[in-house]
Amino acid sequence: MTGVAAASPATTPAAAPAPSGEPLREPPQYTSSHGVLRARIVVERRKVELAGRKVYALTYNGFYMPPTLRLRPGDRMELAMVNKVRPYTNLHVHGLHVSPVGHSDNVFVHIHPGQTFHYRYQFPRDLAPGTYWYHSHGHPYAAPQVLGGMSGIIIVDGLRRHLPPGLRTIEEHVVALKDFQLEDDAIRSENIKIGAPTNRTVNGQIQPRIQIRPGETQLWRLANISANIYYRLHLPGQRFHVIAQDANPVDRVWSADTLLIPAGARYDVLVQGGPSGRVDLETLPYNTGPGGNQFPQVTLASVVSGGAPERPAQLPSTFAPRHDLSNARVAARRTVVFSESDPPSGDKYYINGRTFDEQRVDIRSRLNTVEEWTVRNTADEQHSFHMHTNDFQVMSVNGHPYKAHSLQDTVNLPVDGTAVIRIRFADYPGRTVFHCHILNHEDEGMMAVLQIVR
Ligand SMILES: [Cu+2]
Repeated sequence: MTGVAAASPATTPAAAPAPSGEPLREPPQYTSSHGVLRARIVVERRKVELAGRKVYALTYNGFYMPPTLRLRPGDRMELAMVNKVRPYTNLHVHGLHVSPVGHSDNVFVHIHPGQTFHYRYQFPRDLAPGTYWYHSHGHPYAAPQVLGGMSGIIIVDGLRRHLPPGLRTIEEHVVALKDFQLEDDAIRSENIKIGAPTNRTVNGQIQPRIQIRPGETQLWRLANISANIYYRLHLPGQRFHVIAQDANPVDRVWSADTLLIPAGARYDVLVQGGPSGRVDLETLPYNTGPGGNQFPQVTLASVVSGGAPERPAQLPSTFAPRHDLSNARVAARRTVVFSESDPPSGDKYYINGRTFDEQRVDIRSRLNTVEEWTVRNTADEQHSFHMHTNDFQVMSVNGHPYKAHSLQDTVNLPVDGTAVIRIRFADYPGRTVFHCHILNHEDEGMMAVLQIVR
């Protein structure tokens, strides 16, 4: 929590661990077979090896970078979550369009130490392919648990079928962006400060090496699975060619020199190997506003281009079918305000003037309708708006029309600014939530309950 610094021990400054230079390791993988993914996930505080040191982390099955859950549309997933951490936890499958109630993606569940909870998810046949993630949503301990290590990747297969045949077997890498703050021999997991020095990892490694051939095309699954921080990715001399945003395949492939990835967001991108040699994948300095944080430039990985050169493939321009809500009939229009109290009390976070109360329903929406929400941020720092269960289309930002190439499940809210979004509430009635994905803010109340009714 961002609370007052008194009495909390100082965070060990970001040790400058030597870059590992080791090859990037893919996380272990649990894959569905015959339409089912069954796994047991033990949540436990254990020692892991990080940056050449043995430190305590909050782990899934003993890993700091836990297994990737790999599925297909229409699959079922049965997870037995065995909890051994205080005071309780639960699991959120971020971005997945699936029921938010019962034993499915229900963030109101509390799994206490010694308890096992049996999650059962039935995913729809039209589930969008791409990169998702899973993490603790145990309010108000989401930030310490995620920073402690409780976040991993989910991949829904199917993106490749939108690629030209010659690119369907390209090499892919998970590039999971995850950071830790050290305090003695443990990852800090209380009194979290968003701007404290932190150690940025890719798949749990400090500055690993990604190998590519000159001209080779690879698929990188960029995912900000951190608790609180922003990334602004840059690969000198190369561009990121975006084929999915927040696991929504784009209608047209778009390219960028830098990609802003707020907490919770993902991009599936094509990258092509540059001339022989080494460049650094880096996150550039980023400032979230006068009341926010300044995140420094950090080298995340080295990208080594070498071996037999390839002629760079022609990248596709059109990609997946378009989902456009621009002409949808709008059943309701709402205004949702993200705000902060004035200093000096300064660390309370509100949605529509209230902090989170799981007993209260803040908004009721009707199943199978489209709504338009004007999400206004009156604070002097940015917030990362995130909606569970249903993705949305960004219509405008600060009054400027926004040409969305896909739906999203997160959108960055500008300082003293506005994003207008449209959402279709499809398939799943029940209570769900929306919140700021800077988890310190969520923990301090910047979350609200949405009930979708028939
Ligand atoms: Cu926030």
